[in-house]
Amino acid sequence: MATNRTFTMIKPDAVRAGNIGNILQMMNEAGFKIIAMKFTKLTKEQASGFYAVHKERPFFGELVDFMTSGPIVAAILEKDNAVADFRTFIGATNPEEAAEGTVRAKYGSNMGENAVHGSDSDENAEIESAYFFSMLERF
Ligand code: 3AN
Repeated sequence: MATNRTFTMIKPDAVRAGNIGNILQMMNEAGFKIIAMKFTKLTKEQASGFYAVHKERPFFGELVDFMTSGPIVAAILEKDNAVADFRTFIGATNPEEAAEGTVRAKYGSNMGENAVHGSDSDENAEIESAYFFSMLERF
């Protein structure tokens, strides 16, 4: 069953490029409501834990280095069918393949530096949200 919440991060490349405001505005205009939000910088340990599912992949070290290279914005978003709709909204992992008008097409550079994260399932949305926010921090 689709739930109405997903988890996102605005990644270090997009923060560095000054695109926090633009991306939040796109989310807002697409109907995603912010339930919790945090500006923070991941430690290597936190990034490795968050991406533990990819730890055997060849790009894991690069991914952890990149995700700890600067601050990020973490948020929980609410909308009907949030997980699937947000994946459509951000576009394909590779910005070159991302549909026109999506966040990654506009602001992503490559497979690693692709501007935003979006949960890929309801189960992961809850696990990832819990990684950053306690119940008391959610509205
Ligand atoms: P998505 O974020 O679209 O769900 P995943 O789950 O396949 O994509 O990958 C998680 C993250 O790992 C991606 N957002 C991307 O930053 C990074 N990544 C995936 N594939 C590569 C790759 N070939 N080279 C570098 N980084 C990658």
